Amino acid sequence: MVVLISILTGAQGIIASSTGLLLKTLGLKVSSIKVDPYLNVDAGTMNPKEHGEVFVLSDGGEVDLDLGNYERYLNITLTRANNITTGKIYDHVIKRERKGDYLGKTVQVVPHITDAIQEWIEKVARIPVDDTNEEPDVCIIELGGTVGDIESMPFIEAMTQLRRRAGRDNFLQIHVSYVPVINGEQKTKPTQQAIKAVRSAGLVPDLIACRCEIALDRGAIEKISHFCQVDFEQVVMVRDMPSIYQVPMLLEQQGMIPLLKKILALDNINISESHITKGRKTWTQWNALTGSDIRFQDKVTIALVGKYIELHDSYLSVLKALEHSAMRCERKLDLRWIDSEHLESKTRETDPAKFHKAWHDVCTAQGILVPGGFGQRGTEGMIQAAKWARENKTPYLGVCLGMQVAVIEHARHVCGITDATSGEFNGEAANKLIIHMAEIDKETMGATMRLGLHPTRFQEGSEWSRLRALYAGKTEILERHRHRYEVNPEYIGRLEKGGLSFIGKDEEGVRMEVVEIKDHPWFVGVQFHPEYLSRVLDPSRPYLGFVAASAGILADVTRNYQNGVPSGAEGIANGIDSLSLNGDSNLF
Ligand SMILES: *[C@@H]1O[C@H](CO)[C@@H](O)[C@H](O)[C@H]1NC(C)=O
Ligand SMILES: *[C@@H]1O[C@H](CO)[C@@H](O)[C@H](O)[C@H]1NC(C)=O
Ligand SMILES: CC(=O)N[C@H]1CO[C@H](CO)[C@@H](O)[C@@H]1O
Repeated sequence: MVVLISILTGAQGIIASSTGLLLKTLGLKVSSIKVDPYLNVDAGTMNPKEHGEVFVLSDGGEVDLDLGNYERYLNITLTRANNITTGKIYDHVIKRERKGDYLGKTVQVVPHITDAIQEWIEKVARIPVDDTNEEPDVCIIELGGTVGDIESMPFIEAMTQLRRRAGRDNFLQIHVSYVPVINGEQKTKPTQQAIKAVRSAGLVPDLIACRCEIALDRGAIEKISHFCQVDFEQVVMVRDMPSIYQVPMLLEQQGMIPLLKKILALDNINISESHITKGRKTWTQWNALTGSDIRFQDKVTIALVGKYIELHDSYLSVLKALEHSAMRCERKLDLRWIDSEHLESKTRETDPAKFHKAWHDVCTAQGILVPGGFGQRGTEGMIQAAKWARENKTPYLGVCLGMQVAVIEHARHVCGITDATSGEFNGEAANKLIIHMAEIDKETMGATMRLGLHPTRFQEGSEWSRLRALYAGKTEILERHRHRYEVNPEYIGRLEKGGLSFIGKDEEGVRMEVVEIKDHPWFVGVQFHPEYLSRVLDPSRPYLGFVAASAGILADVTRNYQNGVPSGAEGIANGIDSLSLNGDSNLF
């Protein structure tokens, strides 16, 4: 039996993934499911400006961005089955009804939808998620939305039934609630009301996690415990931390591990010695890496030049990959969000202040990043940013669209193809350096997008590559993709003559995956999205190299990575190793 932990939360799943991490450090195999009470069947069609980024899994599933948190914290690989939406469940039940599976009976939300939810969860919780290929011991089910929403009701009902079915030691309910401070007073009323609502729906919380800006005082915890009818120890306080990566430590310090062990009778689970050792090692690494955050004196300033910058969640995985890398490099990440349109000459006319501010931010940054995106808007600004980075030897990382604009920039300003552009921006253009995938490979004609994990081979003669050095001697790497346009192979010869080397291609040598400039501290473009595979304890290499180069410590980091991933406690740059080793993790 997989132990189920259901977490009701309105906010991002930091508490849920932190809880998962604590269980993982005990040697348990932990999986997770995200349940979203909206009717969309597919996250891929949702607007990034409204919902934040679409997260892409190895199997090509386009899922809710919260699944990314679990992959990053728990170092696991989830599948598209791990995201459940109301739309998907209804779709499933309606299809069964059409097939006659219900023998003409009336099909209702209770029990048919609620049963389908439970079956789905029980099935998905058993899918192996790590390299042991074994069934997980624990599955965390994160329920989005708010209690009281009409949309969430079938899920709450399903959880209530699931709890009964799983039995006492096999189900834990955590309720995450926000405790605001109003006029200097911590208000517990909203929490009390929310708990009342879930209780009346039949879902009794075992733990109440209170999110708050400052530490809850004893009185507030007592009040919650009293009015919500739980023990004092069942109220966990999750105050804002200097870094979200310190939330696991905060939970551990409040005795969360013994509490989880007691409620879920975890001592009855047979954990192998090797998993226990691995779990302990993960905890040591985690603390060494994240505990020292506030002591980082040096900053690394990165300009993110994108088009959806109003909502930072649109680039959540990019931001996380930068954070992981900055922690590894023992630098404070100073990220500047720059709207690429502000870099364009038309903005100079309409809003000179914005134009000059944006250029000031780009020119004074230590590194320039152009992430993925779709459509033409703002791309001229990105091309200008890539040009600046190339000419001024500022470290550059171009991801997906960011690689494509670097290719166009090179064609225009180095190879003299002054009208170079992308088929995505202008289908009629004479010099389309970037073309629709289908123009190369007729077989993908039907598919609108190349998604998920695909191999990239480093090409012969690319041994000098700075990126390749970080992959520690590998000749083939696997990264996740999400694109429909790619570099036009007809121009490769001219571009390479101009100094832009295509050092990584797909297994057929048809698709261009990685470009790099040799005569530059770090100028790398990748067609894939390396951010999707970045892990807290194992940062994505293209991001790590980029941040390290921006911070001026690429050589040190590369030396450290020559034999694979150094563990968090093994330190990074020479000279600062001892700092993080001797630091105590109980700073907070
Ligand atoms: C993460 O998981 C992979 C296998 O999926 C494993 O090879 C790697 O060592 C793990 N990384 C860490 C830091 O535990
Ligand atoms: C625990 O697992 C090990 C190896 O998987 C096995 O040898 C042992 O008998 C198990 N112990 C219990 C109590 O199930
Ligand atoms: C909303 C969402 O991300 N849906 C995906 C979840 O998984 C199914 C398959 O089980 C995909 O088809 C959806 O794209």
